[in-house]
Amino acid sequence: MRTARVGLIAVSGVRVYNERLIRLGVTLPGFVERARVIASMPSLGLLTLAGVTPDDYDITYLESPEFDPALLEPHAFDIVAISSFTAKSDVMYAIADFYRARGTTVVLGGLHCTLLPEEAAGHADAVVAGEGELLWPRVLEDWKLGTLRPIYRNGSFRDVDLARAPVPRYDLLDFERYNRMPIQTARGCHLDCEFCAASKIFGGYKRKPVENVVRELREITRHIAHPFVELADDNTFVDKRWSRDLVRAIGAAEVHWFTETDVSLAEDPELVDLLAQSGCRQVLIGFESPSAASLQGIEAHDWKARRHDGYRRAIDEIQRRGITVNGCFIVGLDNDTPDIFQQIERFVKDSGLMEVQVTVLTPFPGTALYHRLRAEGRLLRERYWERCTLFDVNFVPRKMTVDELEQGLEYLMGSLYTTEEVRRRRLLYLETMRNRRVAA
Ligand code: B12
Repeated sequence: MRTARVGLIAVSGVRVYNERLIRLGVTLPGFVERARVIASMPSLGLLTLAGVTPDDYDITYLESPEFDPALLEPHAFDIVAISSFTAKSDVMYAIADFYRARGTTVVLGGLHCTLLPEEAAGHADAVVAGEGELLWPRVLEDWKLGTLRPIYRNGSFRDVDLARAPVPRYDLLDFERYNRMPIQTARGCHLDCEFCAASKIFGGYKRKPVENVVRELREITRHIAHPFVELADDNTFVDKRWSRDLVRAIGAAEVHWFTETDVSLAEDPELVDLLAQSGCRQVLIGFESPSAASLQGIEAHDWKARRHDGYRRAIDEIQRRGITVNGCFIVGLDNDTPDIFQQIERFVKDSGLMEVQVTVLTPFPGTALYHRLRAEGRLLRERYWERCTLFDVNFVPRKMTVDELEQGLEYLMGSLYTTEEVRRRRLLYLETMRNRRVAA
């Protein structure tokens, strides 16, 4: 039998519907910089699938931010595997329909399909709901035998052992296109945030043995001399002992890197010291809100609400060692009143935070938040997936109107991402660092 041609298609690229934000975003440097990062990372999910694809398949990796027949037409495949986030699920379905109409077998997977496999099955020959490491090879076997099933699922989150995770096929990439390379060191998170669209859905928290991470780093550095690595983790430093070994290993690889963590990182100065020596440039922390009231109830144990008093100290602990903090805030939380926008503005300006990300509370399908808002009649539409961008409003807030929420977000973007404000934050950070060095 001739080698089968597999197309891995990532529906990539960020999209915002709010026209006024798009116009603002064009001119706001802080916002544009982050958008560039977002637009320039490959899909680690698909590269991971490529890593478990048997050798007798010929694999091509493609990015398709929109449905563009001119981009797809030249690529004839026997099978395509497509991955997308919720906001672009309609683009994924248009691509799937395009290939099916040409007789290509279509397999869909990723977070959105995991949440809504029945919806995805309307556009696919097979849907993979959940982690793909074990299911994708099974799909390929069934395809060869002509016995494809409509939906494939794992038994549980424990089925996929990250010690046996493949090295992602970075070699398939056109490296010119990307400014960061993703590596995953852990999957899931111990917190149980009502809005989380990832860890709850996959089912828990697990980490990769450090040796595997080292292997993956080596594969990246084989292709790129001084890569910037972004850990595609939900919350990296949950297990502090493993984290120390991990950080030492990343340090030895001599890369610059970025990751997402919760604020407990700052409670472990030894780990922050190690981070500073390891080439870690920035950590992203979900503070969610500067208001204690707004934090109440976002997760079962009020873990963040209980740490809220220590936020400024945490930022200082991390930044004074030369690692910048990208503080994330969510607007539209149930206890947010219209003064939340000024509270966030004040917190960002006073705390010395070097970078900031403000997003809108988003009821992604399948989340506890989605189910609660639907029960309360607060979804603007039941299936408003294109608005699941984190910057568009698709629900009715509790203590303000939709207009107030949209205008408040625009006000904050306008205030926090201007050239002067971005420069002010950078200078403040550099000055604080210099003073600390003199004092030390
Ligand atoms: C790293 C990351 C990014 C990176 C890289 C994105 C990229 N190109 O893949 C950056 C920073 C660029 C980014 C951007 C965005 N992100 Co993001 N991101 C993540 C994060 C932290 C990890 C994703 C990852 O790489 N996981 C590791 C890989 C190995 O896992 P995986 O992709 O799930 O793939 C596995 C399975 O799903 C399955 N699989 C996946 N695809 C397929 C396809 C087939 C055919 C099969 C068989 C199986 C399969 O097999 C894989 C191996 O098990 C997640 C959180 C999370 N845990 O998912 C958020 C997350 C995915 N992001 C999210 C969002 C909303 C976005 C943005 C839309 C935000 C925005 N407006 O800017 C953009 C969209 C960018 C885009 N490409 O379109 C949401 C998505 C929720 C949803 N339901 O849509 C998440 C869940 C975070 C959250 N808020 O809760 N993101």
